[in-house]
Amino acid sequence: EAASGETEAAGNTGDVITVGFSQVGAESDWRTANSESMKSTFSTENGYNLIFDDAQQKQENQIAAIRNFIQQEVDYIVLAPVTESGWDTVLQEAKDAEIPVIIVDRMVNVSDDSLYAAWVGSNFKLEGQKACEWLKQYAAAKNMSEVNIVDIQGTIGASAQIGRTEALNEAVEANGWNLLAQQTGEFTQAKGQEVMESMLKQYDNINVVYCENDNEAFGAIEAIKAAGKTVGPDGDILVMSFDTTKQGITDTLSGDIIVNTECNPLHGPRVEQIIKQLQAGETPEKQAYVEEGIYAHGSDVASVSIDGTDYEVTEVTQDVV
Ligand code: GYE
Repeated sequence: EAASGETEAAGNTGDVITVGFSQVGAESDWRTANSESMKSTFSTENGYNLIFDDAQQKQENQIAAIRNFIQQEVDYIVLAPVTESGWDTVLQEAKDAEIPVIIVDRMVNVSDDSLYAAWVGSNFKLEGQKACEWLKQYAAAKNMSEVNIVDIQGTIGASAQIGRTEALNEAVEANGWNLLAQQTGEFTQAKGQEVMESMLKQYDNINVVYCENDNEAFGAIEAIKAAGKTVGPDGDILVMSFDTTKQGITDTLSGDIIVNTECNPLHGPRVEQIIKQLQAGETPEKQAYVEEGIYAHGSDVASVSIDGTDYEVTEVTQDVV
């Protein structure tokens, strides 16, 4: 229910809750699923007026969208931030206008955490740690003498990139892997392919590629095949990925992707829950992590243990697809 006593905004009845959502862009399948989840949750039938803004991966567009939402006097601002830094000023403007801000997916790095009401998203570092622990065990099970790995990073400065890269860097250190190259693929298939092409030209001994999302993995697989090399458990290069999108899981069934760490995009209902709490005058949890799994081709690794917690590795079979 909307706050009682609220005056009717143009085109709104008092019961409709207007939500301005600043979305990163449409760079990946994950993002598409995330946008769909938000749109279907904040639908007219459910009593919402959703103003959806696609920022095309540009922070300046997100800042402009938020200023727009403030001007339109929306009830709530939801922000899926492209990068972590640079939000203090505009979020202060929202606070001054007394519009609650909910952060979703990636995090913001602000000096004053009263600038947002709540955040919900994934533990990206943990995702990376699970993936690396899986590789460590897989390499041991397969007697791999060397791990010569390249990293196709996500958008630099995005929490999903920061956490996944950090976990890899730590695992490289701890396990003595050779990290040959590290470059951003902007979370897109086209850039993932381009980056993999150039890495293959530079290094002929790559045996693992750590793609920081599925779309980069799709591009990398194309590049590897085009270079006359093979992917999969018996191939030249193991492709690791994140997101477990529909296509990502299909590729994990075939082995083109050897391991795929889940990142759940279905945040619509979670954000709605936060808004309902705020409507009721309750204080939502400040930061909430979503629970996620890890999916692999084959059953070589049964589980991974991170900081004393065990995560079962799900073998992708026809049932999972
Ligand atoms: O992994 C990637 C998307 O921030 C979790 O962004 C999200 C990431 C996701 O482009 O596919």
